[in-house]
Amino acid sequence: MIRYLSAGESHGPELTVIVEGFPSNLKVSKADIDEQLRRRQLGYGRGRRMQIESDQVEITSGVRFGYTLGSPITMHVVNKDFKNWTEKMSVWDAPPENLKQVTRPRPGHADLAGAIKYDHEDIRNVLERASARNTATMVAVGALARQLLAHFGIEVAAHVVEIGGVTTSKMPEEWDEFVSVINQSQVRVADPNAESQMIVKIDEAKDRGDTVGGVFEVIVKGCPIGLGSHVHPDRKLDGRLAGALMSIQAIKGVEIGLGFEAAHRFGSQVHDPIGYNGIHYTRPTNGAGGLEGGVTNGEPIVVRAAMKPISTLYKPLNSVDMGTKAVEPAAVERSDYCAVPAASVVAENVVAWVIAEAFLDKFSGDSVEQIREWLTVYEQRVSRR
Ligand code: EPS
Repeated sequence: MIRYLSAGESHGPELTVIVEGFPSNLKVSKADIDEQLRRRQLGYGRGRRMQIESDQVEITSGVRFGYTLGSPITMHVVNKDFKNWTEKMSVWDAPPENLKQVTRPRPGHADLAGAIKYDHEDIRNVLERASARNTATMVAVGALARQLLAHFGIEVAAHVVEIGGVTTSKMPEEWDEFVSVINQSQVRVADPNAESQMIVKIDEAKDRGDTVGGVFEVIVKGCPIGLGSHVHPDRKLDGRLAGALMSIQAIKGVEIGLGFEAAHRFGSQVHDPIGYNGIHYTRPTNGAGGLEGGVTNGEPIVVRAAMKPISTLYKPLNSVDMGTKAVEPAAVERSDYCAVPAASVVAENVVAWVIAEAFLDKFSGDSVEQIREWLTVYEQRVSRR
C-alpha cells in the first residue's frame, strides 16, 4: 500500500509531502519530478504567481544514490513568494498592525464554509490551504508514481478538449506524437484551430475581469488486465479515479469512456464487442474507457474531467462581509483566468498515483524486483486464458 500526506499554505515557507510504502530499488530522477512541476506552472491564462515561482523538489529522505530505499520519501517545494509574506504568514509573531483580514468570502471558493467550520475571522486561514497551490504536492507524488509506472511500461498523458465552450477531440493516433504535440501547445490541445479559439476565449474572460473553465481528457496506456476489482465498492478503479480527480481544486465532473454520452445511446451502440486474434482478446472500440466492472480490461483508460471557472473574479460577484454583514463585492485575490491546461497536468499525475496504487495492490512487493516477478508470472497466466 502506498499513501501520502501533504502540508503547506500557499504563501507559507513551503509545501511538504511524505510518501510512505513506496517500493525500494527504483531509480528515480529529480529532473523528471521537476519537469512535471514545471509543466504544472504553464498554460495560457495563468496569473502572476507563476512568474514568481519556479517549482522544484528537494528530497530529504527515502532516496540514496538516486534509488528509493523503501523508507518514507520526504519532498519539499519551497514557496519563493513567502519572502513577500513573512509577516502576514508568520508562524510565531503577532499579526502585524496593518494586517488586512479577508472578510468577504468569494462565491465558489471554500471561504465561507471553511471560515464557519473552523471558526476563523480571517478567511486567509482557509484560502491558504484551499488554494490550488497545493496541487504542486499532488504533482510531486504523482511524478514519483509515474516513474514507477514507466518502469513497468505504463504511460499517462492528458489533453484539453474544451475551454469555455470551444471544443475539440482531435489528437494524433500515434502516442509519442500525441505527447509531443500536446506539450507544445499553450492550452495543451492537438488542434491548432481550436487552440487559437480557446486563446481568444481566455483573453475575453481576462478583459471582462472574469474566468473560464473547461474539460480535459486523461489517457493511460499499457495497464495490464485486472487492476482494480469488481468485488467491493471501494476497490473499483473507476470509483477511485473519479474520487481522486474530484479532489483536484475546481473539478466538478468526471466521466469514463463514453461517460454521459452513453446515457443517450442504445446498449448495442455503447458496449465494445469482444474478439480474439489467436494471441489475445481484442476490442474494436473503447466505449468503456478501459474499465469494465471497476477493473482494467487491457484497453487504454480514458477519463475526462470538467473544471469550473476559477472562483476568484477580478470583477467580483456580490458577497457579504462576515464582520458587518453588509452586502459587498467578494474579495479579490491574485488568481488565474484559466487553469484548465495546468489542471490537465495535475490530473495526469493524480491519475498516475491512483494507477500506481492499484498496480501495487495487484503486484505487491517491497522492491521493484519482487514486483517484476509477480508481474511476469501474472502475464504468463494471462497469455494462457
Ligand atoms: C496557484 C497559486 C495561487 C494562485 C492559484 C494557483 O497563488 P496566489 O494565490 O499567490 O496567486 O495563483 O490558486 C487559485 C486560483 C486559487 O483559487 O487558490 C498555483 O500554484 O497553482
